[in-house]
Amino acid sequence: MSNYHPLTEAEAIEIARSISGIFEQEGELLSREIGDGNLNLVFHVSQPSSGRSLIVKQALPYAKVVGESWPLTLDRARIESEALMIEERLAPGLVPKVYHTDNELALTIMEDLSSHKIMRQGLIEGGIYPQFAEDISDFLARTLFFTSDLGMNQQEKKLLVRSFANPELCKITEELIFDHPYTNADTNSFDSHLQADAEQLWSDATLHFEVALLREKFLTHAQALLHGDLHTGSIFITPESTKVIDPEFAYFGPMGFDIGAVLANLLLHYASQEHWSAEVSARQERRQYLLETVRRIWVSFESKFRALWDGHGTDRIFGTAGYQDDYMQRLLQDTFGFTGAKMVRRIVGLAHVADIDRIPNDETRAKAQRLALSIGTALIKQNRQATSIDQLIDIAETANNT
Ligand code: SR1
Ligand code: MG
Repeated sequence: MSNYHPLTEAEAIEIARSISGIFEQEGELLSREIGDGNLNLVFHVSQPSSGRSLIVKQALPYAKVVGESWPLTLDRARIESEALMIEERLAPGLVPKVYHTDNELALTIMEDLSSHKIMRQGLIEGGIYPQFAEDISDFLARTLFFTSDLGMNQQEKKLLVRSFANPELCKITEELIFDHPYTNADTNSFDSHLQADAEQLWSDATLHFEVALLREKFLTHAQALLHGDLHTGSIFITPESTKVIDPEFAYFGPMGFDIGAVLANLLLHYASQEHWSAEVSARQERRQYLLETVRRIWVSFESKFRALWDGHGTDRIFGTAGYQDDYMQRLLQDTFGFTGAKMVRRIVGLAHVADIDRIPNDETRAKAQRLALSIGTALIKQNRQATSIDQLIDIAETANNT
């Protein structure tokens, strides 16, 4: 019989104390449940006398954001721990250290990153992160390349694909990103002033065709081990350091989905600037900073990914002249499409972003929402014509100036 039950704060302390090498023997431990995400319990356990701390994260058997009516596998805790360990091996220092896992209790016990801030909040507060493009492009290039058929043993990859089958979490994405925003689904949630915009999404057959192609890629293209939910709420940050957290949606899917998640969340923040940057000149500067970050991420990602391929490629036939260029262009096109899909879902779908939802003025919020929809739908519609990241920047600037 399973020993699983949701932990109390006192039980989190007891478990944390049993992890060797973190806390001093003497000294009281304090525990606080700090989870503000959609799915899990997160306990911060600290020892004031030593200044030491750690995180106990526990998956709940349902989606917290909806309640017990939406059951959800506990196996996502195993997936998260295993993904974190693979990511640490491939991109050292860019994820929290895992101290202990317990699959029965669905626990991951890991490094406390309280010295960092959740990037979404940091951006809302006007933070500038000069190291971010470098770090996230490293993370993306190394994790995606070395778990793909380009950079790892292709038979071992097939076994890894099996252990990262993540059907329930993938189903959430398949529905909330690649279906519900494009129909009048019960799960959708949007401000009443967006009714006509939503109806436009529901009836746009050209858009639906492109979404169908992206959905097909998400369902079938086991290209590399993805983080699977790489938005700015899954990134802890300081100006000097980046840590990617929360890979419970990890599975083998199309690389552009992870790259697109990062770019989409920077662009959602871009769309919200009329509220968060009050001064016109500061707003202009902020928008430039965000678009420059988007550009740097792709450019650095591409050059790092190509260098890894040239230095560590495992497949002879993939070395054929022209194949790498063709591959990178398809990857850029996927990135455009997934960036767009990730933006649209945050405006009309179930789960939104604070960057936009926290804008108190209805009119300013509506402008931000429509800007995000306009950038998102343009990216989806134009994805298969993309040849340069400059086109993405252009789409964002044009939508903003229209
Ligand atoms: C029911 S879960 C809703 C969303 O939260 C997660 O962070 C994923 O983005 C998911 O789609
Ligand atoms: Mg999460």
